[in-house]
Amino acid sequence: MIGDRKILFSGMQATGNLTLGNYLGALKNWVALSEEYECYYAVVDLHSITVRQDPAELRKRARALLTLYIAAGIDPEKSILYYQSHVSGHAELAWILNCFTYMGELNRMTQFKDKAAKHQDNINAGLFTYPVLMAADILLYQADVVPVGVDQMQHLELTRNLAERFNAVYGDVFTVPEAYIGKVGAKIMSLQDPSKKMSKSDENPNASIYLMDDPDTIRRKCKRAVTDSEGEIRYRDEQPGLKNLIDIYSACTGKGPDEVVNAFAGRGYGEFKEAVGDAVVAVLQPLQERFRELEKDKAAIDAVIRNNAERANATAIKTLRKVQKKVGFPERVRG
Ligand code: ATP
Ligand code: LTN
Repeated sequence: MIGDRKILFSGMQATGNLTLGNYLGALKNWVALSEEYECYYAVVDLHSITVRQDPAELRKRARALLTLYIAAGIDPEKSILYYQSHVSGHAELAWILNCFTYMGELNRMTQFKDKAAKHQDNINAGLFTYPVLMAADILLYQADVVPVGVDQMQHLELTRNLAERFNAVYGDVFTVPEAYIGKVGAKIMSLQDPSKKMSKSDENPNASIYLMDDPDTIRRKCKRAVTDSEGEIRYRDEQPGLKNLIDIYSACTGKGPDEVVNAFAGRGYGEFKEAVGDAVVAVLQPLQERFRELEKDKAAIDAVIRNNAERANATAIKTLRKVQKKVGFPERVRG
């Protein structure tokens, strides 16, 4: 807690181009939550190198992601937006927590299994201990809540277990965080295969709407979205492609699914898809304009990066020093 505000931590990786799924399922909620909580939003670049990255590309994407946080409406004066690699406490706490994590716990992580299968030529130790670094991110700031997608729940459960395990030995050191799963836009599905989630690493560019897609591309992708042959606009699991489009339309316009179904009753899929395209463009176009404006002012972004890293570090160091003392590291002698 800071004053009467609870602390929130979340992070996103700067790998790949962000999709509408990332925006509706994460970023949009972050903006709303930043009104209520004391928020730390990191660009988790330490996590990114668990998979091989092109250095120049990673640097570029990381900056673009941080700029996008601001373009989406997060105020860098109120919330703390920073690069994970600029606060060394993340890596230092992760090491300590590694020594409290069992191999068996990490062996069970489904994301590790998936990523190991995908990158068989590089199953590195960082990929294996990825969830411990994530726990360090969260515990370093004594976060009360962590907005994550359902795919990250297993990592959050580990974080809670590690906090409780550590507290059981050393007293009340860490706040045990709660997950926050948003309802609206919780899971946006692929436009080409509605049984899969929309994902920035999808090989088919028509499966995802990217945040930087131009209006024509957005409309074309919506038009081509896979639906069904029933021909009637209804919101149900048997019509997963259409259901996903209704979810997207709902999340973009703020109208509930029932309201959308009523408004489009008796109309064709083509007409509805056009409306979905328009609704997405109406959300993304202003976001893109703000992004381009912000990007131009390099000095302002640099100042945000510098100031926010300092603010994050000031909190992180407090937790880190406490933990170092608890585990028995010698105190630093000053002067
Ligand atoms: P990758 O394809 O590289 O696994 P991703 O697009 O699945 O990436 P993540 O980096 O894993 O995205 O997630 C960033 C955030 O966006 C997380 O909070 C995640 O829950 C959310 N998110 C990702 N995809 C979707 C989606 N299709 N619908 C809703 N939220 C999503
Ligand atoms: N693993 C997360 C990103 C992430 C994160 C975090 C999310 C890293 N550290 C701490 C919440 C809190 C992902 O891939 N979406």
